[in-house]
Amino acid sequence: MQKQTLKDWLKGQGATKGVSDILLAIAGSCIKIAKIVKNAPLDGLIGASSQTNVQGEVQKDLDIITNDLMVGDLLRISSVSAMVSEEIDEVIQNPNKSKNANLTVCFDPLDGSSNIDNNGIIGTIFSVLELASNSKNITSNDVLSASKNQKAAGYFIYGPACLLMVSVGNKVSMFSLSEKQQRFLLVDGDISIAKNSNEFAINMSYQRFWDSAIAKYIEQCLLGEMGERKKNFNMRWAGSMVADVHRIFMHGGVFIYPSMDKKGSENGKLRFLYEANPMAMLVENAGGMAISNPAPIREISATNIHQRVPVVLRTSGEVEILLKLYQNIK
Ligand code: AHM
Ligand code: MG
Repeated sequence: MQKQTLKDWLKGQGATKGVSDILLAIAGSCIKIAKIVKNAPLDGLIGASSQTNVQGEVQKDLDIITNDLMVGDLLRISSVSAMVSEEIDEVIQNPNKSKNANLTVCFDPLDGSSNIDNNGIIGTIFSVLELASNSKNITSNDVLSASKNQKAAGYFIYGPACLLMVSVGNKVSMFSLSEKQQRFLLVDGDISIAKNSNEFAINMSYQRFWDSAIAKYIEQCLLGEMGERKKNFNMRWAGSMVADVHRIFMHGGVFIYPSMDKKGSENGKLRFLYEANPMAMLVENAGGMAISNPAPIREISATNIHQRVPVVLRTSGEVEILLKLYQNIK
């Protein structure tokens, strides 16, 4: 049977034309990015560039190329009023927007870019926000105050298969890129996260910087059958959010990038607008939980477009264990 295309799926979901145009444009960009990533070693594109981004991180060649590609493609979409990219300091205005354009796209064009050199999994994360106004110049505050009005969110994974996980409302759907047709076809229209799981994902090398709630939580996972949880746990850390969070969608579990007692990492590492917020929408729409110290991520009122926030994305079962630990240290 013919599998559903992203375009037909968007129609079935009742997505507005503005949102559909944006998602199809992003999918088009990501088909090109998948090709660029595949050919990167032969094209000499796996190294660092000489530039740094607003967060002081050294940008890879691919960070810059993929950013320019996405910005260029989205500037052609008239429903895009403005954009926020991990790689650009300021809000990007769209001179080609229509009079009524009120959507902002926030994205990390190439997440997990430390994995580029070792041929590890990388991805693209995006969020579409509806602005309260359609004014000519969109400010950081306009974008930040729209963060609770997320109309769509998703991520692409450039792995053995190129996948798209996306939500424009209640459900999360998974698409795979057909090499033959060069378009995304639906694999599963209703992804739900397992309630319980025996897997956790955290960068253990930062253990000495964690707060006592996270430290106790992980200690209990490591104690396995001998601890309070009375079951053994497995651990995974790809160092690429799309890869680590995708495992939760497939098998359940918990992904943690916590705040740390370390200069520059007081709010963890992951950025709110284009990493935590879209992932939170996807995880919650698939029945999981998305929290940040320990309030829901969706309730965060950020004050900077590149603001970092602590992130816990998890299976919904046994949530009281982590919440109780947080309450105890308050
Ligand atoms: P990036 O957007 O610069 O690639 O950074 C975000 C990535 C996430 O994909 C991943 O979860 C995290 O950095 C890993 O960080 P660390 O190397 O500290 O474990
Ligand atoms: Mg990145």
